[in-house]
Amino acid sequence: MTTRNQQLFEQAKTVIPGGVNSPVRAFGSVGGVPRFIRRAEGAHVWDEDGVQYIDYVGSWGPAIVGHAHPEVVEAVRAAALDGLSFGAPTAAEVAIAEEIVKLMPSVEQVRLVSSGTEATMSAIRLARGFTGRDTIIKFEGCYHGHSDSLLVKAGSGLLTFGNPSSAGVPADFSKHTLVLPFNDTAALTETFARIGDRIACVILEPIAGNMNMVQPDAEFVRQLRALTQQHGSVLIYDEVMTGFRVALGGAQSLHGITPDLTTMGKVIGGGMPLAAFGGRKDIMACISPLGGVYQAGTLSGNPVAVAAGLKTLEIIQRPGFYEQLSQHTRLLCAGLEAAAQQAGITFSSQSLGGMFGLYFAERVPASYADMLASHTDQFKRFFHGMLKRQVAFGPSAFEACFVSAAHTEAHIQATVDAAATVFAEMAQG
Ligand code: KE4
Repeated sequence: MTTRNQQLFEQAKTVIPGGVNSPVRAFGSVGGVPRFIRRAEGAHVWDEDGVQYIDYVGSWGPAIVGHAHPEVVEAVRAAALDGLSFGAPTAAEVAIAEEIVKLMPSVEQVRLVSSGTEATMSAIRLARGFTGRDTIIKFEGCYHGHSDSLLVKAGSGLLTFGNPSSAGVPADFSKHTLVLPFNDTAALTETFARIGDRIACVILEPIAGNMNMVQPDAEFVRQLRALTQQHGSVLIYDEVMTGFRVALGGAQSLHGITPDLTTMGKVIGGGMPLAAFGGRKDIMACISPLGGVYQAGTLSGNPVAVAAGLKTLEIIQRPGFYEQLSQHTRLLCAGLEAAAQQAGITFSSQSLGGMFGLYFAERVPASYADMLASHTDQFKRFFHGMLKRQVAFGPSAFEACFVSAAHTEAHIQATVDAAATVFAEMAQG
């Protein structure tokens, strides 16, 4: 019997490359038929076959207050009734910029854009314009969106410049990007010793979420801040995923690090297309129309998206929001670990705020290499076993997952109960 999801997937593939508008949605790394989501509310999504799932994808981070939160939907409705887009400044953009500046002390000024890719691409150009340097550093396993400078994988040797990780990126472009091992303080120190005065910026996922969740050592981020300071390189914390997700003040508030620029997205739009980059005033002064670094956008600061973002930022500041979110996420991870242990399955997990990582490995990973060594085949079995039991995780072993304020202890218990049966099945081989 062909399901509606299968029908839609076949239909989609005739008019959309791979049938999806973003590759990870195609279930390529887990196999099977992607679920076409008809609607979402609270902690749940429903697919086109009418099947309800407890959702831990959360649109890859934006849905922190829960899907279709009535107050967010009302704010969007009200804004839409006043028009969808003006191409002119609005009071709401000032309000959300002031809110971001208040919540992220390192951000003295901020520019709104429409996606995380735009935010990181603009921040890189800004850092190059501010320093007059071309070379940038990113880390293996970190993803910062799909702009050319950042679709680069590690070169053959530690200190060789990057090679394109995507077709269509000219080698002349990627040669300015150096890719270092994540969390490798020695490699970082050695690189700055050799070419520190040529480095425009270093961009970091301060808690990686795109190789699954991987946390850096405190020493690594401390040294990164010291070296960038010492060599006049711009430190960019890419908090598109971690911003307002791991804590109200993002990863930088947990690290006690003040980056020069921060990129944000996901949560600040509450599910609508809104992202941002911001930081030191002297650097932001280089952005057009003030300075020579050009950056623009028809829908930047879109009033409907800003309305969703403002309401979301208001909700996450309510008393106890992060305490409960963190507590529920910890409860989920503890429950899954106990269930895996009960079944004799090698499993570990970690969480910060509403972000968590699940691993079929003895210990949580400290690097990309650790992640590559984990049992991704086990993840596939777990993923499909849980999907069959109406629990949806991200369709890739290399993605972090998310709990929302709408997830209750009942949802967590139901998830753990389902996992117990899946782990038991897996243990039988
Ligand atoms: P977008 O262009 O997708 O809005 O943001 C790019 C981006 C930048 N920086 C970080 C740290 C990110 O996690 C992302 C996007 N994250 C992925 C999820 N792993 C988006 C999901 C997708 O590509 O469909």
